[in-house]
Amino acid sequence: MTTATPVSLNEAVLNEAITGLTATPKTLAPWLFYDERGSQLFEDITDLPEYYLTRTERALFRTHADDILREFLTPGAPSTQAFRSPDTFTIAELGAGSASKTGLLLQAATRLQPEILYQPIDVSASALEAAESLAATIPGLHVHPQVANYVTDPYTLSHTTWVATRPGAPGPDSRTRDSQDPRPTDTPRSSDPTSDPTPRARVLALYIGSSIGNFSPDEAQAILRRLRSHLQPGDALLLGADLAPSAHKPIATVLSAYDDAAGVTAAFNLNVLARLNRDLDAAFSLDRFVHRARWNANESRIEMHLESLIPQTVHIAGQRISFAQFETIHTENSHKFTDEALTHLLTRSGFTPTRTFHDPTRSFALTLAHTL
Ligand code: AVJ
Repeated sequence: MTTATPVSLNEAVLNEAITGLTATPKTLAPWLFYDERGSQLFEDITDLPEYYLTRTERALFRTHADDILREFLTPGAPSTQAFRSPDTFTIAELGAGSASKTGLLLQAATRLQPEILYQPIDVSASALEAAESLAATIPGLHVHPQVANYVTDPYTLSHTTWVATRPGAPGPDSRTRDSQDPRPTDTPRSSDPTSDPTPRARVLALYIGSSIGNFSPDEAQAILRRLRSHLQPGDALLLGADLAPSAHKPIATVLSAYDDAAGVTAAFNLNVLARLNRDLDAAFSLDRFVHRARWNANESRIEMHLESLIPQTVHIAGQRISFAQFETIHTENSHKFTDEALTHLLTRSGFTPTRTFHDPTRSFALTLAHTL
């Protein structure tokens, strides 16, 4: 597995902490949540009764996995009973996490193509271990994880999959290369059919779980444009997004998903301070901060903050960070989208939305968007 060295990761944590905590207002980027403990707490959140997002998206995968793959492979074609894939394909995923929902799609994919390459990318090495373990339960699945922050780090998407090749032919292993691979990349590969008998595979890139909601509209566009630059004609994006409150979806329902009765989201939010204590030897007292979740109607987003209960000063790496009473650290935005906002975002990022799958209450959307 490709692993960021602990030194460079710690540097990124330090850099983010100092930049965010010396800014006005104070902020910390949401990727800091996902150390080993935070990734576990997020998994716990996805099981909460209030947190409808994961369960709704999983139901969409359960109901529509075959439709999603058919629409990816033959956009606009009528559904036929005996569908056969016209091309080989591979599935990649930004921010894969533990990939429990993706398993439903991968399962369906191996019914169309017996051997398939899955390329999960995540900032959390521990989460990727769970993604890797899908190979143990899905025969024919081959997992190539990459530890990378898909916003700030380079990442690669391979246009090869795991097809049966003649005995002795090099497996896809020799062609799926990661960014840390020191071997030269200028060797011609696809031009020589004897050295590369594998047909080019189409990429279905997943960006699900409403992770896109963590970013401002401009950042979201930058992430999707960069993903688009890795894709080629015939590839597609499947974007999962939580939808804005509506007649069928009260604001209170959305808010309680970020302020659950058991306090798991509060623990998740506070863990970012615990992480700074662990990684940077900071000295935050967790009982001097409290979790806050609020709905920002103007920006159509849930905001999470950590509010200082008292005036206090905390030391991090030789820096003094002072808090007024009630001052907050803004730790997360979770944008909620209208269908129009999603179409607009995808279009200006270079994608053409082809079909959207909604749950019955229109709480959540899975949108398939092609590269033309
Ligand atoms: C992983 C970004 C989709 O915004 O709902 C859950 C993270 N934060 N509870 C979300 C989160 C608080 C989650 N995303």
